Amino acid sequence: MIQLFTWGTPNGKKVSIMLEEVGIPYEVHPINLQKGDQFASEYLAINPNNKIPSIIDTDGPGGQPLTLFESGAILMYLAEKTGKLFPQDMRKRYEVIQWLMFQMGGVGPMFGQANFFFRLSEKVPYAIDRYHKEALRLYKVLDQQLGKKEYLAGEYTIADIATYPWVWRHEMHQVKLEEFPNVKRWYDAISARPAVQRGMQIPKV
Ligand SMILES: N[C@@H](CCC(=O)N[C@@H](CS)C(=O)NCC(=O)O)C(=O)O
Repeated sequence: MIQLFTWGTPNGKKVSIMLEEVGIPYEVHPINLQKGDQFASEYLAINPNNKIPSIIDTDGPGGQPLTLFESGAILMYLAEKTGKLFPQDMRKRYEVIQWLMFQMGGVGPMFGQANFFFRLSEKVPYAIDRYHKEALRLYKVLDQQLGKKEYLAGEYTIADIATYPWVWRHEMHQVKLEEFPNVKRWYDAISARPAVQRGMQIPKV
C-alpha cells in the first residue's frame, strides 16, 4: 500500500496519475498548503523540504517501508516497482530521464514562477515578462519534440506524466495551446486517458 501525501497542484497530480496508471492501491492524505499543513512537524519528518508530494511505501524494497519526496524520484520509483512506463532499454530509458529532468529543472520551476507572478496582486512587469517568455520558449521546445514523436520520449512514459499537469495550468500562465498544435494534440490524447482523469481528481476534498 502506498500512502500519498498530496494537494491539488501539478506536482501532486503527477503522482496520483501515476498511481492510477500503474494500478497500485493507495491512500490519500491531503496536505492543505493554504492552511500550512506542509510545515507541521509530523509532515516534516516525511518531507524535510516542506512540500508535496511525498509517499510512504509500506511494502518498500526488502519488505521495509520506504519514504520518498521529490515528484521525479517518486515517479521513477513507482515505475521501477511496477515495471511500467519506464523502458528497460538503456537508450530509451535515458531519453525518458532526459525529458523528466527537463520537466523537473525547467518546465515545473518556470511555469510555476509564471503562475505565481501572473496571480500576484502587486504586479511586477519584469518578472511577468521574464517567466512568461521562458514558459513560451519551453512550450516551443515541447512542441518541436512532439512534432517528431507521439509522446516526449516516443512511447507514453513517466516523462509525459510529469509534464502533463503543468501544461494543464496553461491558462494560468497565459499560454494558448492552439499556438502549439503538437502540444495540444499530446495534451488532448493524455486528457482522454481514464487513469489520468481519475488521477487529476485527487485529492478529493
Ligand atoms: N521539486 C519538488 C517541488 C514540489 C513543490 O514545489 N510543491 C509545491 C506544490 S506544487 C508545494 O508543496 N508548495 C508548498 C510550499 O512551498 O510551501 C517536487 O517536484 O516534488
